[in-house]
Amino acid sequence: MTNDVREFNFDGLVGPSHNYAGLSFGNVASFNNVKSVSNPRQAALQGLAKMRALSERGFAQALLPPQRRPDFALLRNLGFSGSDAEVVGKAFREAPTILACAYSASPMWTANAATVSPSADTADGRVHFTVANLNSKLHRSFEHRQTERALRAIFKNDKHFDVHAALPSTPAFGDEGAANHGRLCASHGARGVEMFVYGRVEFDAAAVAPTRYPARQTLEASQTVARLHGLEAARTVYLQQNPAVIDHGVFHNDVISVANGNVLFYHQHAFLDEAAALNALRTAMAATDTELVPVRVDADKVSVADAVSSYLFNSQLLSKPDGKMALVVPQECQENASVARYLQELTASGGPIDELLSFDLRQSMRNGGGPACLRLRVALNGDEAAALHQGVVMNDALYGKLSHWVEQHYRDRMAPEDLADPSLAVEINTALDELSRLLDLPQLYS
Ligand code: SUG
Repeated sequence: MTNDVREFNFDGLVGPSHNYAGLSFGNVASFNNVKSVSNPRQAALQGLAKMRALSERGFAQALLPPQRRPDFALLRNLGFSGSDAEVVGKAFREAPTILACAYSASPMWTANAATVSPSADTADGRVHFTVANLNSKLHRSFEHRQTERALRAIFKNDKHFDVHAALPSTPAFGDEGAANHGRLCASHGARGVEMFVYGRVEFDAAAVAPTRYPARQTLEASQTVARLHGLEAARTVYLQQNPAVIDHGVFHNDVISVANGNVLFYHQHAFLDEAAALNALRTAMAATDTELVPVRVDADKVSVADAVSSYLFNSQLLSKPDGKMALVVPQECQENASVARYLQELTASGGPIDELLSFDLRQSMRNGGGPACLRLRVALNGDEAAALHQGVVMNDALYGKLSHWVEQHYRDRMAPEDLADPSLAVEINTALDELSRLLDLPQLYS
């Protein structure tokens, strides 16, 4: 069964505590917008609008729910005690950054939720998920507990799915999930080549690494994920990200390249050794009788700085029924003169990408999260799609219910000091309890 395989995009539904806390050193947008006022309601509605538009276009669309915030287990582990309101009050007075971490809505960026290998690629013919440990940032390091619970609830069928817990939370296994992973194939249902992009190597002191900003993904983590998923060595490629671009704010590979089908859309400076990277991909793809179609963006057309500020490569590259591809970009791409010019040339070039879909995702973008960060790709055949929890699959009815729910429960203004308000945690609890009923996922937060 290959021809009925569709790629589902599981977008993160933005949580009610969306705020700008400047928690991600190395992520330029997060740092630049620290302590500005956010609008959680608008953030969630912007995300939902993208989901609805893509689902209306016929792309398979689903969502992953937000997580319970603040994470009281984290706060209590770190020594804040008393009632919930006392915990929040003490944390705000003594360590406001820790409170911001406990409140972060960062699970919205579901490209970092897990790495996913479709059944066509794995030894046991099941879809494998490895939950990302996200251990390089405190505010993301505890997401994996609720992520694992959500994935187990949504993909609850041992015959088709295998969800692996996060790797050990230690620097050797820094794992940021699908943001550093891509797949090249003839079609979503065919056997593919899985491409893992890492930023540093823990057990090789001679390996190069960035010097200014942290590399979040290690080779050791990528190799472990491939092992857990039962991937074939000949169709698995490990590429080192260019440390120089990490030092320019490319904190995940999906900020500088994106793969879909047989196309690799990438910036000239994405990889440490471009020629070797293309060779390795071509050799592996030969094992699947597929030819790589590289779409290279030269630095003299789009600089790394413009790629980072516009998020050109943090786009979704989607296969259309006519065999061509659409590029889903944030509207910041149209606002950058050189990127807009490049995109016009690209879609007129007669190449594989012939359409642009542009979205206002400003609320997420201000924290360094574009269209590709907001979604986790899961290619599923018909049986697998039927086995997935249907309550999270986007359609008009769900869109209607969720936008109403957001309008009812989300604030339209969140400043750093609002996190001290003890009623915020209560508000979020109420909202999420209702959401789990709405999605028919009672075990989600219990
Ligand atoms: O991990 N931003 C996220 C953005 C994640 C983007 N994901 C991908 N590229 N796939 C991060 O840096 C900022 C939160 C804050 O500062 O409040 C943040 O976590």
